[in-house]
This record gives sequence, structure tokens and C-alpha cells, in this order.
Amino acid sequence: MLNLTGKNALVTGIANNRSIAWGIAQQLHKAGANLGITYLPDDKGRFEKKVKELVEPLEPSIFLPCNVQDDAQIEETFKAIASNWGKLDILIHCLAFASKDDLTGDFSKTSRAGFTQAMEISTYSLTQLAGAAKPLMTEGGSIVTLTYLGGVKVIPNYNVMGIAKAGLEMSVRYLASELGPNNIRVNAISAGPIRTLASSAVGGILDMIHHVEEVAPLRRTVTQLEVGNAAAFLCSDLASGITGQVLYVDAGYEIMGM
Ligand code: NAD
Ligand code: 0WE
Repeated sequence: MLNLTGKNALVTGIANNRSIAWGIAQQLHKAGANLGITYLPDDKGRFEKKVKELVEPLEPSIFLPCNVQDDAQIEETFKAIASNWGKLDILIHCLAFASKDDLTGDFSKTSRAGFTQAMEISTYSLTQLAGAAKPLMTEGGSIVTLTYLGGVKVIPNYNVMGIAKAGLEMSVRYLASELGPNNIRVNAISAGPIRTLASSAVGGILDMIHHVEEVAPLRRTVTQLEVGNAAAFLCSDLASGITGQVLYVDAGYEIMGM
């Protein structure tokens, strides 16, 4: 059955107890994985303290700052994995960012700087982390990223993030093709809307959640732990034949046309 004992898993994207990455980390831990956790550092070190306290019960053997805009921090992270673990089995990419200005109003008004920032943090970072993980995944591996329906269909105000997610989903396919011969699988989970730090900062998210509760086949939204279960499955031998896919964990919303 689902068993991740002996597997080393790096989880990015935990900001607080509502983060999807926190739901994933808990399920990977439950399945027996050894965890490494990275967080986005801030000037005052507040994030570090909060995330450290949160993840303590999961006893991570690596806990490091990793801003994906900083090549040196990525290098430090993978150096620590090489020296502490020797090999990496699982990489969870669970981060995104666009300027708030670019998540409302006319998409055609997106600035060059805003477009570039969203693509760098939300899209390029997967390829960058996968490239760093590749030489450490010596016994094969599983890479999972988080995407959203707004990368495939137009969702009001998702704007530049939709373009970033479209690029992310295509990156999953190119990475799956390249890394497949090394028995490294690469998949995405397309989660339905969940209240998190990132989504709560978006105007109208509650209305969107209520819409999903009315329309989705399961008549509800999904939880971080449900996304975590799907991630644990994709990282396990149960999913050994699955790569390059986008798995919808959205209470069925994506199949509906009306
Ligand atoms: P969250 O705010 O908890 O997580 C976003 C994370 O991105 C944070 O931990 C933040 O620190 C990190 N981050 C931002 N910039 C970074 C940088 N430069 N370097 C390193 N880390 C950085 O919100 P979440 O909703 O859990 O988002 C996680 C992922 O799930 C994102 O990819 C998001 O697009 C995706 N997603 C979210 C929803 C939703 O409704 N919440 C739905 C589908 C997909
Ligand atoms: O991917 C996301 C969240 C992405 C996100 C959110 C923020 C808000 C705060 C990226 N960057 C920022 N930057 C900030 O300053 N989701 C899938 C959640 C989400 O975001 C939306 C949604 C949904 C759903 C934005 C507009 C419309 C719907």
C-alpha cells in the first residue's frame, strides 16, 4: 500500500497552516517519508520562526531558506541534500507569486516587470529546481507541482498567473520527457480553490468558492489534506506508471460545462 518509508522528500511552499504544501507535508510524513522543508525568508526572520514551529512535529531533517529568485539559496539547499541525504526521491514544488496589481483589472495592462516576475517565480522555478534535483535522484524519483484551472480556461482576474500556469503545465511535459529515462516522474495536481494565504489576498475568492460548492459534482471544495493524499499517491510506487500528467483534485469541477 502507500508507503514512503526510506524516501527523502523536499517540500517547498509552506507559509502557514493553511498552505497546500503543509497539507502535502503532513501526508508525506504520515506515509513515512523523511522530510526536508524550505521556506521563503523575510528580513525580520518572522517566517522562519513561524514555519519552524509549525513543522516541528514532522521532524524535518533539513530546514532551510530558499527564495527561488536567489540562485545561491537553491545551490545551498541542494548541497545540504547531497551531504545530509546523499539522494533525493521526492520534490514538491508548491509556490507561486504575481504582483497583486496583476491579479485584477485588464490583462492587457500587465507590465513587463510583472509578467517576468510571475513567470520567474511561478513557472521557471520548477525547471530550475528539477534541474538541481536531477543529479540527486539517483534511484529515480517523483516531482509534483501545483497548478490551477486558470492555466487552461479563463478565470476572471487570474490573468498573468494563468499564463504562468499554462507554462508550468507544459514544463511538466517537457521535464517528464527528459527525466523519464532516469525513472524520474513529473506530474502536476490541479487543485480547486482553497482558502490559503495566497488565495485569501485575492478579491472575490469566497464567491468563487461558493460557486464551486454549487456546481462541482461533489458539491464542495477540496481540502489541503485531500491534495496532500493525491501528492503522496503520485510520489509513491502506486503511481509508478504515471508521468507528465495533470491530475485534477477539484471535487470534479473541471468536467462541468454548465
Ligand atoms: P501559500 O501562500 O500558502 O503558498 C505559496 C507559497 O509560495 C508561500 O509559501 C510563499 O512563501 C511561496 N513563495 C512565494 N514566492 C516565493 C519565492 N520567491 N521563493 C520561494 N517561495 C516563494 O498559498 P497556496 O494556495 O498553498 O499556494 C501553493 C501553490 O498552490 C501555488 O502554486 C498555487 O498557485 C497553487 N494553487 C493554489 C490554489 C488555491 O486555491 N489556494 C489552487 C490551485 C493551485
Ligand atoms: O494560484 C493561486 C494563487 C496565486 C497568487 C495569489 C497571490 C495573492 C497575493 C499569486 N500571487 C499572489 N500575490 C499576492 O500578492 N490560486 C489558484 C488561488 C487563486 O488566485 C486567484 C484566483 C484563485 C483561485 C486570483 C484571481 C482569481 C482567482
